[in-house]
Amino acid sequence: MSLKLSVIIPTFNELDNLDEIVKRLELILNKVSWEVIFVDDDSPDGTASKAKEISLSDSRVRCIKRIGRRGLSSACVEGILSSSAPYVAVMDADLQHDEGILPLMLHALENEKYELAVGTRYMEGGGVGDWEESRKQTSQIATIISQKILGVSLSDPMSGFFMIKRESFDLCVYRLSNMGFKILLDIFVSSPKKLVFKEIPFQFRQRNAGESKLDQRVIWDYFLLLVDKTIGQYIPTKLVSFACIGAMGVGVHLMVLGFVLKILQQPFAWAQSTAVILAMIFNFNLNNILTYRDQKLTGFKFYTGLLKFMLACSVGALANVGVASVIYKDYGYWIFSGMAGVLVGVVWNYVATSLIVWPKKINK
Ligand SMILES: Nc1nc2c(ncn2[C@@H]2O[C@H](COP(=O)(O)OP(=O)(O)OP(=O)(O)O)[C@@H](O)[C@H]2O)c(=O)[nH]1
Ligand SMILES: [Mg+2]
Repeated sequence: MSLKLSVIIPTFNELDNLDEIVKRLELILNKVSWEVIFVDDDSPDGTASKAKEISLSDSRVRCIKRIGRRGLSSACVEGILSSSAPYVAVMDADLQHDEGILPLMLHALENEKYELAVGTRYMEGGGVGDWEESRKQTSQIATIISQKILGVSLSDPMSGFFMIKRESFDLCVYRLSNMGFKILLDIFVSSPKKLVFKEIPFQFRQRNAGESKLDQRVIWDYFLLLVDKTIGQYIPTKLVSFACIGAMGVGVHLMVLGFVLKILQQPFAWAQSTAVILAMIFNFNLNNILTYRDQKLTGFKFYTGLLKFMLACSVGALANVGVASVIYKDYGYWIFSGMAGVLVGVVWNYVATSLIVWPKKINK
């Protein structure tokens, strides 16, 4: 029987879920030829070793271990690219996705001429279980934004549970943003032709073992995915992230300035210097966590990075003032001059810090 289905499972610290998920796949996929590919980002709990151990006695189980990398979407893409089955499914390791609908998904793609089958939580028969109200709302808002801004017609574009025909995936792979958590949305929007899809409801279950990796950064990643899918062809997404954090830094600067000046009653130069330093630390931190999440500096490198960041941004500030002054002298429009200075400063800071603070490493 030739291989029909590859199930791609991204993992990070999912050691205690592997045996159970393989067992469940075996039970539910007993009529087809299948394989499962765990794509693990070098989990500290040894998930990859466990997956490889299972694969020694079960050749349907494979594992890709990625070193120095993080990211759910990119893990899924690499898993899909490593397989050759005509149908590929993506699902989580923690048993929240009901494997019971995999045969229905396969049937839809094989026999009903659909190209994509999506497990949806927002249809009659589906549900999100006992999520907290805040998570429900965040998910709903993200869904509405995707539907309105990106024109996505899926009822649950945030779902991470789907099956797609390989030929359909191959058509969109070069256009994928490969960022963050939302791989289905990325695939759907990147497809050069509208994918013919079927939605199949399922109940999102409680996580089995292990801890959630869902945190506030996922929201920022989602925002960047939206940016990439709308204006990404004109402006680098990381620059947008850097500039937005810079704008927040201005807020921090003004708050500190006001506090030191008015509440602590310190001289202006002292207040302004404190504000500059704290705003830079704030900006460095947020960029390290959000913009350069994949190259995050920790330990000693965090402090040397901060120092380099401050030096680079000081040069940026000089460039900002220099350019603004020249334009103001020549043309006299203060808003225009100020904005031009800010633009030059932001671009300089972005380029300089991306080269000296968070350089792309070839070998990690
Ligand atoms: N390879 C890889 N897998 C990841 C990464 N982050 C999350 N995952 C996996 O992606 C799947 C979804 O992550 P979860 O933490 O379960 O996210 P969630 O289901 O939205 O959130 P919970 O409901 O809290 O579980 C799980 O199988 C994770 O192990 C990552 O950076 N790299
Ligand atoms: Mg989960």
